[in-house]
Formats: sequence, C-alpha cells, structure tokens
Amino acid sequence: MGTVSELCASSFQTFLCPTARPAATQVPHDLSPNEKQELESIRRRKQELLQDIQRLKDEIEEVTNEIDNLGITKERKSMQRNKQVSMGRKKFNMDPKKGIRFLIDSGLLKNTSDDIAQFLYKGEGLNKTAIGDYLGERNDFNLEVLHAFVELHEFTDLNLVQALRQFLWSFRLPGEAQKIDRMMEAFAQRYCHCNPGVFQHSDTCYVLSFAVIMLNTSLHNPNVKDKPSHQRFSAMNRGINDGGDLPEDLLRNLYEGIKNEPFKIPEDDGNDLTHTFFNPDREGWLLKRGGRVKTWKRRWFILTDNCLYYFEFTTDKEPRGIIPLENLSIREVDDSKKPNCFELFIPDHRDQVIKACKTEADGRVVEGNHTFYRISAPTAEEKEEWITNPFAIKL
Ligand code: 4IP
Repeated sequence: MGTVSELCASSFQTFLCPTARPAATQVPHDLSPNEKQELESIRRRKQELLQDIQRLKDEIEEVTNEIDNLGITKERKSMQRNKQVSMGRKKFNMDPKKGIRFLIDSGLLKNTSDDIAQFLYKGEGLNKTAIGDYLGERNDFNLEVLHAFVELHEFTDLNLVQALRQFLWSFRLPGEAQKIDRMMEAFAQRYCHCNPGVFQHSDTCYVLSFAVIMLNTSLHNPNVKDKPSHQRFSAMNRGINDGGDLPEDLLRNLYEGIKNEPFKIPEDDGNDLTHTFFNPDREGWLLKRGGRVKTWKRRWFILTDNCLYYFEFTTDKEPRGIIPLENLSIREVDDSKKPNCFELFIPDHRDQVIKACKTEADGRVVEGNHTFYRISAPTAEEKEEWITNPFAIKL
C-alpha cells in the first residue's frame, strides 16, 4: 500500500484529470486509523476545491458574458446615436429650428447657446445656408448663439480680408439686409477684440468690412465694368476711423488681397441627395418586381430615414425610385419564380396604390403604381436582415 503522500498525489491527479479512475472512492484496508482520517480530510478538501473551481468558472463565464454584452450594447448605442445625429443634420438642413429642437430632445445637443454654436461652427453635414438662416434669426436666443458662434472664430493677427474670408466661409450670408447687419456687427466686435489697436472703434471695422465686401463684388463681378482702383478704394474710405483716416498700407493690403483672390462663397451643401445617402441604415442588391409589368429588375437599394431608394447602379447619384415606408407593412412571401421574397404593402388596403415615385426610361418622374412591392433578396440571411435587423426596414 502507498504512503499518505502517494495517496495525496493520486488524489491530486484525479483532481487534475477528472476522467482518471476515482481512486479516491476506494479506501485501502491496511491504513492505520490516523491515515484513514487524513485520507478522509484530503478527500473533503478536494471536494471543496472542486466546488470552488466550479464556482470560479461560473463566475468567469458570467463576467465574460457581461463584458461581451456591454460591447454589443455600446456598439448598438453608438450606431443609434450616429443615426440620430445624421437625422438631426438632415432635419436642420430642411428646417434649422426643427433640427436643433430634434437634437436637443434626443439628448444629442445641450440647449445652450454655446453648445449650439459649437455644433454650427463644426458644421459637419450642415447646409451653410441653413446655418446662416439660423444665425440670422431675430430673437434673443439666436442672437446669443450668433455671438457664441462668432466667438469661436480666431481672428488674432489676421488682416480684415483674411478674417472675413474665414467668417464668410463658415456659413452663407443671408440675403436680408437686417440679418447681414447683425452678423457683420458681431464680426466687427470680435475682430476688434482679437486685434486691439487696429481700429479706433468697432464701427470702423464694421464699415470697412462692408466696403471690402462691395469691393469684392466690384472687382470680380463681370457685370461691373468700372473696376475701382486702389486710390479710389482709399478715397472712398476716408475719415471712417472716428473721423481720421486709416493707414494707407492697411487699405492697400486689403485692396490687393481681394483683387488677387475673391471671397469664396459657400455653395449649398449637405442638403443634396448624395448626403442623404451618405450614411444609410442599410444598402444592398435586391431584385424588384415591376408594378404593372411583372419583370424582375436587379436594383441597388438604400434604406435611410424610413425611405427606400433604388438605383440602377451603386454609383448613380439620382435614384430610379423612392418608396416612403410610412404607413407600409412588411411580410415574408413565397414566390414561384424567385427565392427569399418579401413584400411591402398597405395593411387592410390591398388594392390601394402605394405612394411612391420613379423615373421613367425617358427621364420623367412619375408616381409609382404598385399596390405592393415584391422584392427578392439574394440569400435567406439577407432577407432576414432587411426585415428584422434593428437597422433594417422597421414598419
Ligand atoms: C418595368 O419593366 C420595370 O420592372 C420597372 O422597374 C417597373 O417600375 C415597371 O413597373 C416595369 O414595367 P420593363 O423594364 O420590363 O418595362 P425599374 O423602374 O426598377 O426599372 P417600378 O415602378 O417597379 O420602378 P410598371 O408599374 O411601370 O409596369
């Protein structure tokens, strides 16, 4: 018979290798009572350790699951957040006030002039005309935002033309004289704050800014035939510095700056379809059956803002058809000709034509004439994703 330490070793082996013969259950006959007791205690300890290990294993599994879920939730949350931000930007481009309200209500923007100003200053995906409209609104809060927005511009050590370039590029100046006035006043105050000593008074800066903008038009608009010279520009601005003249060098620099490079006026951006399709909820190839003529066409589908757009090619800028999904339902269907089919339909109105539009072969945009859209996905998985994925068609 082995010694206690040999028995311990054998127990330990069973412990390490649970499939080994359970020597632990056998009690050798030739052990002294003490040895038997010791063996018993070792076996109990082993049991306890095994239970501890199992507990630890369970805990590790639980924690691992929690970590995994945390990752998924975080990812999902961030995707949802991005989606809402992008929706907020689109809303802003269509109606700035509504867009801002939406972003505040969704907890994506704080209702403070500073936060809103930051959002407009960053301007990501925003239409500069819409920014100009919002900043030009005549109410106390929008005026606060305008001032906070202007504060975000750094004009230190820039000459007036350089500062104006930066300012006029950050939004599109609205057409209304009063709005322009308020904006240019805010600009002049900020410029003087950043460059103390250049002008006696911010009014001087304000007047000269207008003179510079007009000079830009006179020098670069082909309809203006009589182009002013530097001397004429200087003469026009005599006495504007609190009754005194501005340094000749300064005026010459501004004149040359504008002459050499006109102001760049921001084009409307962020509101075109390309931007709408920039961050879709889902996109992919699907087969679509015609409405009256039941031909199947392979189309590139984009799902965004609760609308389905379909294109002939992925690179097309204009969609061939648009199906707003509001009031529609979706269901899986079997089709004798195509696999993985689903349908978009109006619940309880089988024969009603779905509101949609499409482009005819000759380029005319017409209303659609489907009472339902039958669509076939390339695989069963893709069909599922279009129907059930949280970012797919949700009706
Ligand atoms: C067409 O068939 C295409 O399937 C059109 O799809 C479809 O328009 C037409 O439906 C159908 O007649 P042909 O090309 O064989 O003429 P697409 O526009 O994607 O090319 P929808 O409305 O599905 O876009 P009707 O309803 O116009 O017949």
